[in-house]
Amino acid sequence: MASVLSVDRVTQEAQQHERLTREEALALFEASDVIQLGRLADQVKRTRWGRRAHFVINRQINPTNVCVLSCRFCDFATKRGRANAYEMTLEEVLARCSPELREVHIVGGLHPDWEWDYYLEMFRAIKAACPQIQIKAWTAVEIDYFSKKFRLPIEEVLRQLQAVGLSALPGGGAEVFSERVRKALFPFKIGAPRWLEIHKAAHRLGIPTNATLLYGHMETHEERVDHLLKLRALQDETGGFMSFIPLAYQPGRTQVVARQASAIDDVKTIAISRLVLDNVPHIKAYWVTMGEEIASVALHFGADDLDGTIGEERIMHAADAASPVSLTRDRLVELIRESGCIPVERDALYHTLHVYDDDHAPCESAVSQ
Ligand code: V47
Repeated sequence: MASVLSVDRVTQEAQQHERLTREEALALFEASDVIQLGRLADQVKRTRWGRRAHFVINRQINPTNVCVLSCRFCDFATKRGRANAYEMTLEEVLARCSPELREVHIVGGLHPDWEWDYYLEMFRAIKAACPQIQIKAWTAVEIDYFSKKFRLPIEEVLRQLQAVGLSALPGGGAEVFSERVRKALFPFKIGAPRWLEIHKAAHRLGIPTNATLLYGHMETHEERVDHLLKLRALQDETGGFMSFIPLAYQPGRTQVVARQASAIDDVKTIAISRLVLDNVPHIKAYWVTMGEEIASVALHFGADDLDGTIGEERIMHAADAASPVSLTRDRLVELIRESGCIPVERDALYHTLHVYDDDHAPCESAVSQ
């Protein structure tokens, strides 16, 4: 009963355009009325985006899985010399770029030996071969690593990457902004202050970024809410975040917990993200971690974006994600239409490229009828 009242109270506050407090956001995580929560998040999403749902023709490229770190939750990273270790040449990276792509999403391990020039040359070569591709690359963890390894200030790392074609930073490496969890799962990785400082620097240089939350492992609801509030505060200052992406932890072989977050937890996390992050335009339902079907349902719980075709996903699939490694444009259009939304093909910076507004299914939301 108390949880239903909480959703009711939040509904009233939202109608009066008041911002959710920490306590209210927390009450929503404890709430059992997921349909009412979804309806509220869906209303907020529709105010911004109507029935539109975005996707991009993109490709993920993970140039190496060799990494100096060994985070407890990560099945992707490995050490040089191990059977699964790989390092892509420039030609191998270029072979993954093709004319139909609008975005490449490049992240990888923190390689012990690659030179700074290799990273710059990679972007130059991609832009020369496929000028239409926008490069969304390197998490704040990688930017921090480059800064320390190549003795360059953060701004200089970003400026040099921007000069050779960087369009945006992806949202990875944020994990969950909790010192308790960091010490337990990724003690040698940067924490919240540095991650936020790097995104702030990118925003200052006019480089938009995304943000993620890794959930469904050992974090508490309080820690999830604090994570969202830190992002909301930085977004108030800079306005530089484009998209927020909750990433459900895939247990793989690391088995921090035995079972992946439930479908209910997935859609609640999407909905609460939409409600708390009232200043972040896009909430992404990442089909790779959620699965295609739950991601399309999440379009009724506040999400307005499904990411993209992906091409070849390695990080979550190293942890045995059950989703396919890629989707076609047709499949994304179909998933969005099935959910009653209008597919909108976008670029990496959320400029609209094509609206598939012909022949769409009836528009009413499953949870707002
Ligand atoms: O930072 C690693 C996460 C992230 C696991 O910006 C895992 O558009 C779940 O950030 N289970 C990298 N998650 C991926 C990422 C991302 C993905 C999609 C879109 C965008 C974007 C960014 O993957 C890492 C880490 O938090 N991760 N291992 C795992 N077993």
